[in-house]
Amino acid sequence: MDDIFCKIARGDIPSCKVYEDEYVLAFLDLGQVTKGHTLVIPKKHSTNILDCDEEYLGHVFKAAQKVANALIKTYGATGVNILSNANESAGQSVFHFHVHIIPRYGNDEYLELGFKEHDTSNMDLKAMAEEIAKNI
Ligand code: DGP
Repeated sequence: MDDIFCKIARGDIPSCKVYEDEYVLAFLDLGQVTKGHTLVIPKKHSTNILDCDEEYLGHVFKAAQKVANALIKTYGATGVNILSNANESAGQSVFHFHVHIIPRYGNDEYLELGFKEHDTSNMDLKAMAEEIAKNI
């Protein structure tokens, strides 16, 4: 598997690098949903969080924390969304695991993440939790 982020990880395609270590690379997202929007990727290919090995997963999230704190320090972000789309139905467009670090500034209401809560009073949440837990 050799996708665009594999090429960026190897340095074959240029990127605006924010952080790098043996396991991960963090670079600015071309789309800049807000100022400083950064992607963290593992250098070893995985499609998304669902198939990433635990060692790399840990390093990706450690780097995500570093980047998030750096965005707060650098640009005065007051919050941050850390998210990862897995598979096409969830909006994934590049099929190499990546975590979005999207700094928030309190004035970017236009960034609507689209979560809408449902009334769960008629749902058996306890039974659902038990069903899911059986598959972990
Ligand atoms: P997603 O939809 O979650 O798969 O996000 C993919 C992101 O990757 C999207 O926000 C745009 C960004 N992107 C795509 N191609 C490139 C690229 O060549 N360079 C950089 N820096 N970002 C890219």
